[in-house]
Amino acid sequence: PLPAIHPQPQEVTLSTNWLKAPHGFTLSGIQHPDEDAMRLIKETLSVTSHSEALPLTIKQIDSKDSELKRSGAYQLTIDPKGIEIAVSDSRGLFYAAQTLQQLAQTDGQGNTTLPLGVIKDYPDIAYRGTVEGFYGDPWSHADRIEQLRFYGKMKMNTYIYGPKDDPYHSSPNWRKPYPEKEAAQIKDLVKEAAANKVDFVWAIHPGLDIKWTDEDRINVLNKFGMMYDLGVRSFAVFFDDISGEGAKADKQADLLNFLQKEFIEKKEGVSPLIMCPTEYNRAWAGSDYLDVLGKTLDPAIHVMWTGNSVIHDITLEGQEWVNKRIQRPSYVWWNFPVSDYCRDHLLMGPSYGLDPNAIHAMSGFVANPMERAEASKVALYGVADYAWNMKAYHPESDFAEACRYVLPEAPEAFQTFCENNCDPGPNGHRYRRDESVRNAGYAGAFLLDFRQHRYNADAADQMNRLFAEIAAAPAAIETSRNKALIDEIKPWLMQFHLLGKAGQAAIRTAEAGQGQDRAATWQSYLSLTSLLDSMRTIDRTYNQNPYQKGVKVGSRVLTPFVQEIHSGIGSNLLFSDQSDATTTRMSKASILTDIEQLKYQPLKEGKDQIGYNRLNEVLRIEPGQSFGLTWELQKEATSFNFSLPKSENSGRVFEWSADGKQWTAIADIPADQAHFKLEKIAPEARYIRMRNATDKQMQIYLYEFAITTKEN
Ligand code: LTM
Repeated sequence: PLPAIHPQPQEVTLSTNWLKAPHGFTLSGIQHPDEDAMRLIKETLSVTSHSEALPLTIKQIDSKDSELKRSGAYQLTIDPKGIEIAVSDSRGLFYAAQTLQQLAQTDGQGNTTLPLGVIKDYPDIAYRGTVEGFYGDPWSHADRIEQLRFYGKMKMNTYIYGPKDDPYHSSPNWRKPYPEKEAAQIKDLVKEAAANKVDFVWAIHPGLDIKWTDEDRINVLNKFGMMYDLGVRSFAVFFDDISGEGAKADKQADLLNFLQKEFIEKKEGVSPLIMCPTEYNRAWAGSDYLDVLGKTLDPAIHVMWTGNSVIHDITLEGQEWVNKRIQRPSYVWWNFPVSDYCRDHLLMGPSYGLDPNAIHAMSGFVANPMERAEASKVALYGVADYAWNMKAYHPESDFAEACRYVLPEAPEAFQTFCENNCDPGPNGHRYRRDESVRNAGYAGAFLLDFRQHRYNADAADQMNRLFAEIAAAPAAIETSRNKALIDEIKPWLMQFHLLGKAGQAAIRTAEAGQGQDRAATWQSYLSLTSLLDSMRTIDRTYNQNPYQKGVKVGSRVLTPFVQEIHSGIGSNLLFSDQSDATTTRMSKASILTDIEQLKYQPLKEGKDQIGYNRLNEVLRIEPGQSFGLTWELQKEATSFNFSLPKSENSGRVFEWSADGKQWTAIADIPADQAHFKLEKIAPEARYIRMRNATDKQMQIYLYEFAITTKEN
């Protein structure tokens, strides 16, 4: 089969005939071709002076096509008489060499063969790559070196260095030189970037404490000079996430125009300046800020843009909107797969949500990745493919290939892991990603029946198979030689394994719950409970950052699936079989109800509080039905409060119990109160509930129903 090439070339005609060159190739054409490209070519082909060797000709592209004049463009012709590579520049030769490497196959005799054909190739977007622009631990030196190599392979040519938590990039030290060790590392990165035909762009973030004085403009200029001396030739100024004085458009434009004149245009070999505005997305663009930039900023300066909000898909319409205001095509800063706002999640899903028609509406496209560099490669693979050839980009198939590329030792297991770790969970940006797409339908179908006390055997089969794959995936993934990746995702692998086990236990429990054997149901219910407890332990032990602590997996579909079965069966068991409830304690607090409408409500749990989540709809309680809470044996309730506004209060009874069998009315609660806090509860109480003691349906609002506990 013909090999797949990534990023996908613009025009490919390959035949199924192959070129063999048993005596290798003799180099001819331009003098002193790029050394890095030649190193790659020599890794792929044998370059010799043998008299029967075929020619390998490297020449300058001679074409009227403007696309073929772009940096990185090349035309590769492989015919029975030899190979010809026509290039626009040394980056083009380097990319042709990358393509050759992907094309080369080894035949039965161990010879390298290449498919005959022509590849004409160039990038859609001039600047493609990443912006290390997240909050949190900056990438390590080793991470960055590896990223630059990866970018070279994926034909990405831009790495913008701007980690928020580097004090020499931002406040307080942006005016100061880097300490010796960090300076040496930057020098190193610049070299590695050059070897991979990547522009190392160093960004400064001075806006938190900049003064609009001559002194500070010289401070920025001097810092650029220091970075120039370390080898940096590409620069950016970030004004994101600031307010007050630093956020003024006219002052920012003054400084940038000054840098343009005094630095970018004067220094040898420097690329165009890039700036990130303060109003960097449409949701925040409420003033004339962008228009001021558009009018006053030197047209050579690139302006970054994250889309319609901080974290958003990139649309042609959104691009056109901003481009009009800033009077130039914006330079996209895509906030994906960055996870600094959802640090308990990994964003391992496909890079979708990118408009294939936006080629002319952007000058650059860089993605802000996760703090976890290796794990970010899955999404970045898609970013590289999109920015090189938008029309050919298909997120789903690309994603499968990304999984294979990142973890060739166990691509299917890795894809299972990735496709169930996509969504950031509820977050302030209200940015959500599809997750578990292949199985969400079965999960939904199963739950729909489960809620009606039916067991959907077909959906159960599918889910069981999936959970078995999930349980097995981490061991397969850990065979990878990429130890850095495994280290980054280890807690999530542990959690994923448990999710697989818990999912299988959930299906068993649901199946047992269908039958008459209560002991069997209890048994699988308790083993599910203990798996969920283990998951909670992982969540409370690993990745304890102060922002979003813990380790969440499958949080959009699969974890809620398991939790719903657990709490549904738990309620049934505890309700209809009180004798079991006394002997077998749940190891966790839970809601306790026989009201269908409430059974699947997640428990709201705080440090020392448990309660119901507020219900927006009217709650209907049939005669004799009740809702309540139960909590751990080792905990004592210190107070109980409820808010049941506009409720029909007559006929309700509040009761407590130590064992779930004997219930005692709580006399101290006034019959007519909608809101109430009870400060004293019998120390032996482990259950509390409200019951409809009338013979009519009762309708109430459930805003709050909670207890505070303390450890015994
Ligand atoms: O997005 C921009 C321009 N700035 C910051 C980033 O540093 C941060 O990583 C992302 C995602 O949280 N949001 C920002 O506001």
